[in-house]
Amino acid sequence: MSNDEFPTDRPAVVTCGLPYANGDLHIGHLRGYIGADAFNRALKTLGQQTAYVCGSDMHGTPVAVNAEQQGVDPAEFALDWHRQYEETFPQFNVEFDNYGHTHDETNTELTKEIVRTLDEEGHVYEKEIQVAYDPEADQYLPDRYVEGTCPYCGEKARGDECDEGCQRHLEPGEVENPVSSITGNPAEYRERAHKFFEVSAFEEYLTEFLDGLEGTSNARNQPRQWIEDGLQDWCITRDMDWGIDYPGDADDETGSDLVLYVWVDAPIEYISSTKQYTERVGADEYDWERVWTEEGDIVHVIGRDIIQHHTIFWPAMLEGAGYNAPRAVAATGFITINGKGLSTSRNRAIWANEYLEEGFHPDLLRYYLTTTGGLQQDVDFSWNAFQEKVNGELVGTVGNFWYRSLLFAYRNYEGTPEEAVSAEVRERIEGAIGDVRESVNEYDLRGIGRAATRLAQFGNEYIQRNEPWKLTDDDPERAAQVIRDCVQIAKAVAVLLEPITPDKSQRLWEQIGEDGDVADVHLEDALETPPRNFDEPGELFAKIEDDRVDELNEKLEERIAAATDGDVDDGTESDDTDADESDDMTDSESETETDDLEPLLEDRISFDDFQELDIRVGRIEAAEGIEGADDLARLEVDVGFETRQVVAGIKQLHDLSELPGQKCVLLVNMEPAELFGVESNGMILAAGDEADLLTTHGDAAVGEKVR
Ligand code: B3M
Ligand code: ZN
Repeated sequence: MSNDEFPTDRPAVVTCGLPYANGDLHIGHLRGYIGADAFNRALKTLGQQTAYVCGSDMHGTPVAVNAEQQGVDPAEFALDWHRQYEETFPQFNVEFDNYGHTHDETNTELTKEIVRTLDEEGHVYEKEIQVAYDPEADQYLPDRYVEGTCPYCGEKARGDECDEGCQRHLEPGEVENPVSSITGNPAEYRERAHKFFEVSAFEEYLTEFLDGLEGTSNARNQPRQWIEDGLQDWCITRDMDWGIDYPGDADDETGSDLVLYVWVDAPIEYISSTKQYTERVGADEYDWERVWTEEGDIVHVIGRDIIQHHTIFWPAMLEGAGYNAPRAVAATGFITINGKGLSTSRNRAIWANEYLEEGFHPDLLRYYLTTTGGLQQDVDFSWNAFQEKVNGELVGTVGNFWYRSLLFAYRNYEGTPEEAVSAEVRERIEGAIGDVRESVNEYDLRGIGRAATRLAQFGNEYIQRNEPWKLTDDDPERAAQVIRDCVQIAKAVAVLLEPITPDKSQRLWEQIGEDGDVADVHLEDALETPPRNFDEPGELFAKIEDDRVDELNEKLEERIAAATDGDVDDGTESDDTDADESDDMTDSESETETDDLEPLLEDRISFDDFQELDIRVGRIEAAEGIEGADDLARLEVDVGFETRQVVAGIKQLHDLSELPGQKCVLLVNMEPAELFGVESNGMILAAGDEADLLTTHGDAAVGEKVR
């Protein structure tokens, strides 16, 4: 696939990982759906033909187990949730062009067709395997019906995924020390014939595919390691009733009582949902076949725990069945709440309905999530940080500029003065448009937000610097020019921010007297002259007061305390950072395996000793690998007073190109050392085997001392 820039002359499709239809939506879900929605809207502003599709994931043990616990039929259970999701997404201005579900006819038929094709093409074979079985419950134990230890990293794992550790997909029989999650009994193994998809045969194809893959660095880099470790074939059937039947012949010994593994039919819903969209609007308007089988730009937004499914299994399936490969996979990071892992069972979450019931406008959360986390970065949510962002950026910068400039324009000119836009302002807007264009092509939502808020910031400075209120009498022409420019900037900010704050942008659009939907205009329209007249504007953003935040914090704390039976939520337990664990079967979060941790030191040091450590907040300016050293990277770190060269053993553990710009914490009075001929003048602080880099989460300035 040639990766020419967006907008391309091919149709694009943007998808987001399907929510399991098994529980309430929370902020961990929303950041993905909002992010993908914003990206899709941004593509449209570039003039790209695109569709945003998704659907509910109805099958598999995540649904079956929860339905069983409630004693209801999985089909009804999943449909109930599906309907709720259909209602909830639009309330966050997440506008799918089609939202289907995996159990509908389109997907059932297409899944069978694709599996048949894979079979006919010789990519599927049958093999006898050992399958976990619970004799007391008298049933097989696929996937989440069994729990044990991950054979790769030793963390607690489910039957098909190492959800608390290395995030790998696990094949049936791989999980160690398997225990039935129905009865708690150790599982037995029984021999069964199952169907396998020959993923290993796609090694060369996948390596090449990854070379051309766009998206976030985690999704492009992690799979290489899995390929290097050797690809295993993939068991695509399960001993269950709930799911899509394996499309074998009736007399096929295995085909008759096996269903497809949920991860086969789930991504196929991306295609089915696109197909349903075409069925609704007609192929002239949007042609699903062209996108999926001829030429199209397929962009998947997913959680980072399902990278393997989207960069290994799925592209192999698409290739094997004759479909197009994804152009990009963007994998979102984790969500924490007040610095601790989101936990649905501890009720440490911000629920979609709760947010709406509190009366906050959806665009505020959209702005917070996209400009904090983009499509890749981890996001910490706290009501305080939310307040700070809303009050600082939306109220203080954007809203303030919009309101003051439009009010001035209305009062003095009843709308847009007739002057032409100045060259300075035109150039500034063109620059911002260029930044958005570039950000979209880099899958960088934060860049889009930044371009828009910086333009508003410029508008504020422009108005301040030119003081039009002093000019109206002395130099009316100049005053009119300044205000004319400001109305143009206000319009441009609305256009640029539309992907992130669609509703607020629409309201600004209407306030300046524009017709139609701002969602339908292209970036360049930001430079078109606004209507001559408009009415008195209103303020579009309101400040969130401190006592409101106190109240919200209290509510959250009380809820967490209630969910943990009054345990104090002091963070001493391990916090899972699962971005999407509403599908959690047992509600048992991992406790830290203290056996794996270094014991706490007995010897105490004095406060004076501690004072001798000069630990500072730094900002990484550059990072590159050191030639000849497997693990070492050379970093340049701004420590406030100067830039330090530091050598750190993180080459394999981080994508070095992602580090510049990131804050870190480092010991600056470490003795200098020379490693591989490079002098190191400080020590970056990191924790754990993966060198999780320490940082600060508030507004501590670079150079600030850590005490
Ligand atoms: N239903 C949810 C998850 O594992 C799962 C996604 C399917 S995407 C094709 O995040
Ligand atoms: Zn693992």
